[in-house]
Amino acid sequence: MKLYTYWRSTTSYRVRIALNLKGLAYEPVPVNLVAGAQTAPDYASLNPGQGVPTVVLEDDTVLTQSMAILDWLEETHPNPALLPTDTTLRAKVRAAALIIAADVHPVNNLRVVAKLKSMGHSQQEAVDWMNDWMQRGLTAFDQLIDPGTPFCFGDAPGLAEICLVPQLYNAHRWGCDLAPFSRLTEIETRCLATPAFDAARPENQPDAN
Ligand SMILES: N[C@@H](CCC(=O)N[C@@H](CS)C(=O)NCC(=O)O)C(=O)O
Repeated sequence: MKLYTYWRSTTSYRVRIALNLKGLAYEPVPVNLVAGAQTAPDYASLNPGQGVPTVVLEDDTVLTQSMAILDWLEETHPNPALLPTDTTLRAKVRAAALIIAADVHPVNNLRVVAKLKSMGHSQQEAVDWMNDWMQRGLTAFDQLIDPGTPFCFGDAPGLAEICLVPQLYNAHRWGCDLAPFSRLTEIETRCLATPAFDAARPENQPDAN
């Protein structure tokens, strides 16, 4: 399968981690977001949301939206599982993941920050904006996870870490104060020590610069 991706995109990073965890090979197709390649007509016809990631399967089926792609991966390639079997615990894992995917990422997306700047806000104001939403989201995430396990909800990484680790990449990038989130950065370190997360890191992508 092909994965349309951008090295620094946290939503692409989620899918790269999941593909690696599931042991699925893919061909990365870089989409240069800084150059605006996501709005080019050919790409926009593939992904009308004009963002990455997009997955194109061998039969040309197109999948968009990182969380829907993760659901599809879990349903079609159930091992190793990204979600626990217990339905209540599944809801808790999904809630933590959605704090990042639904509450933090959308208000910090490239086009949102570009819009803020086009309305006259400075780069520093844009960074403060991003860090504020990250602080709020990480505070909630920290309270939603299991306090006593090596990973967010147990002994292995899954959907929660797939959303957390890319978001923490962004938090480091923009100088977000992570001192209050030592448990989250410990989980991040544990995840990045595994081959699946390490290979998915932005700096390990072919289009990294
Ligand atoms: N909700 C979508 C968001 C996709 C998205 O917008 N991704 C960002 C990169 S992290 C992007 O491509 N942004 C381009 C832009 O804002 O112009 C998903 O989870 O796939």
